[in-house]
Amino acid sequence: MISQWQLRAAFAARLSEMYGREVPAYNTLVDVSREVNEDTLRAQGADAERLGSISRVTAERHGAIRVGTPTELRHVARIFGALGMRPVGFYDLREAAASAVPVVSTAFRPVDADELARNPFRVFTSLLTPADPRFFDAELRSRLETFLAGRELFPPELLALADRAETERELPEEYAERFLHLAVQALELSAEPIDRAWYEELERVSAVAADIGGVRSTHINHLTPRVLDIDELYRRMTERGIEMIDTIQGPPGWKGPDLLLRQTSFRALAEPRALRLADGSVMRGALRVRFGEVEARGIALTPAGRALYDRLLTLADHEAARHPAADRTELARTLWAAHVPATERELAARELAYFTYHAAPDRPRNGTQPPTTLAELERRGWVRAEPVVYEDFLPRSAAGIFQSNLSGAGSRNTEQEGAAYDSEWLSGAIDREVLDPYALYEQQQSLSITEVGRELGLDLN
Ligand code: OOG
Ligand code: NI
Repeated sequence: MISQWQLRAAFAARLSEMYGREVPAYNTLVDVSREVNEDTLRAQGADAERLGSISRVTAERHGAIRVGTPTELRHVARIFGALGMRPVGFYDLREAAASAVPVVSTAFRPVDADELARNPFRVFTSLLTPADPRFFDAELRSRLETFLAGRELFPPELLALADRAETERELPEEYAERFLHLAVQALELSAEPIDRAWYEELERVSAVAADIGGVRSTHINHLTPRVLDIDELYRRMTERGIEMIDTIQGPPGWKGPDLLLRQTSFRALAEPRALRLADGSVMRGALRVRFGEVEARGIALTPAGRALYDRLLTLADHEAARHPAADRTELARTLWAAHVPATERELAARELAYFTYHAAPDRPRNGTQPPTTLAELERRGWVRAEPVVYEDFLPRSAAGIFQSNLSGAGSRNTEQEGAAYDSEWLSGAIDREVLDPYALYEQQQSLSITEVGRELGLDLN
């Protein structure tokens, strides 16, 4: 029998193999990431593994896919459900000021700490929003919805196997093999010719709309390795002559602990695609859709920590606007140094970040009474705090990442009110609860505190 986590790990590995065949530059990114991780481990020793073992980090990937209808998203949820991945978080990319994209998104990922440790594979999954009149007028919306209703992204056999794996939490080997084969195949780039006029019509609204609704299949858009030192990776990729987007998204590199998520990417590469013209003939064309992204993960922030992060982002924007000649990253770094605690202990004390707590194996056992607060227990060596890794995404960075394949800005009718899509709507549409990431982190932290309290005979919650 193949268990869910084994299916998940195998799926991630096969997807990686397939994507490397389709987009060879991805292999370069994976190679450079591995080199940087090995060098970081050599230089920092055990500290390098504070946010995940080197084996987890080396295997760690996130993918991104994009679909067109709630039904398609429901199918995606069943396939990832088979792999023990649940929808977490709601991201509205339609709102990002400079780079609005007509999608709303969630991320499918494992939620339990032990499942994450086994294999943390996650997929950022976006759903097109044809009902948003800022992007689509009624006539285009109707043609788009008709087009989407007429395609099938995932064969019934794949969905049936997925349901079985989700219910039984495992699959017999030969079924597992078939499931993995069909699941990877569903995300390969299709060779079917693309209706050029239709694709270009959607492209005028948004390149992402065309990538989703202009073709009769879906595909993995990018697959992202995790790196321990993203500044170093950026330097090495640039040295190899690979043109990266001009910044690393997310928090600036700084002297304190890694927080949240930092990401960067190289621009989409031209890939050969067959295009069908109005007269029915087929020509060889090229589209720039898929790119390479890499990320560094840090500690998960509490709502207060996240509010501080968002405030500093806004402040950095203001500062950058006032000093156009200044380096925005430097401005951000200065702001961070002034406002963000630079040690894990202080982040915990100010409840800005999440930690799990564990009774120290070498705590006093000579009958001494332990202190009664978590902070004192930690300070005096009775308890160790371990940072909780941020397992999710950042909407502003995501909007920036989408730009990696947008050559034009598209068009948007700002006179119109946007259509309402939110987390609840998404839960209803896919018939599964979209989980709140903060609740998951909070629960992990508080369970560990209860457990420590039990071991030390204290009431800490
Ligand atoms: C998804 C962009 C978001 C990330 O890492 O923030 C994303 C997409 O391009 O489909 O993957
Ligand atoms: Ni990504």
